[in-house]
Amino acid sequence: MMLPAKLPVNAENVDCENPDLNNLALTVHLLGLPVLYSFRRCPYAMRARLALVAAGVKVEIRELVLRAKPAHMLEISPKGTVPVLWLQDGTVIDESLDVMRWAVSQNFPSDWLVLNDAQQHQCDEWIALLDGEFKRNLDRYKYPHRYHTETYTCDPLEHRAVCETILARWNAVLEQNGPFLFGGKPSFADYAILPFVRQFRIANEAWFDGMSGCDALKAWLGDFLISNLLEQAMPKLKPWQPGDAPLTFPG
Ligand SMILES: N[C@@H](CCC(=O)N[C@@H](CS)C(=O)NCC(=O)O)C(=O)O
Repeated sequence: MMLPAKLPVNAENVDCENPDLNNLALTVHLLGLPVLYSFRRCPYAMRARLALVAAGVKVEIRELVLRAKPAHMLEISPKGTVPVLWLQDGTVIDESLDVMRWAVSQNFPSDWLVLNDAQQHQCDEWIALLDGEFKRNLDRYKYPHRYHTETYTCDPLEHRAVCETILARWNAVLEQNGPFLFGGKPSFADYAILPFVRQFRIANEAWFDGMSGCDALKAWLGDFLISNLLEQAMPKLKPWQPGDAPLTFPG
């Protein structure tokens, strides 16, 4: 959701005579860049960072841990999920797909495919499937204990099987179109989806790598895992604290 600007603040219009470093770090864009609240392992934050790297758009990054979210992030986005992008005019973009859209609207990545209407429609459908049914089952596969109740035992393998069926669909597309979902060039769809397929593999790498009948999908993921793009999108950072020196992303 894009929220309207509250109070535009930047380094220029703050009284720096007597700066309280903590407040300054919270309320201004110290580098004059948008601020991205991010969590390295989160696939939603990952897709946002991938789009920022691909578009060559620089931001100030604030890494966090989910159990200790910065007060400022919660103030600008009370729903408390990452990623959150805070623009210089105060606009808050706190949905990962919107951060991706914003990044590519700043500078469309030269190697990405521009989707035509039919492809855009297909892309939206795949992402809805991914963010809905796939993610729901992925969570239950990875963390079944979170879903047990007194009367219900969550069976991770049941949920893995649902994910596998969805992955088989993308495998069929990749077999036909490959190496990317829409052919020779990557697109918004690939980078919106890949972080979640990566997460699915991480739940049991040996099983995933031995899974039969998904060679095109495995090749697609494999290329992504060794890509410069992913490496640039995955810096290892200490959790940010007010007063820390600001960090630029991509570094
Ligand atoms: N629809 C949101 C979902 C983001 C989301 O759920 N992120 C997770 C981390 S992967 C989160 O921040 N969860 C909050 C928490 O666990 O406290 C988006 O696309 O940005």
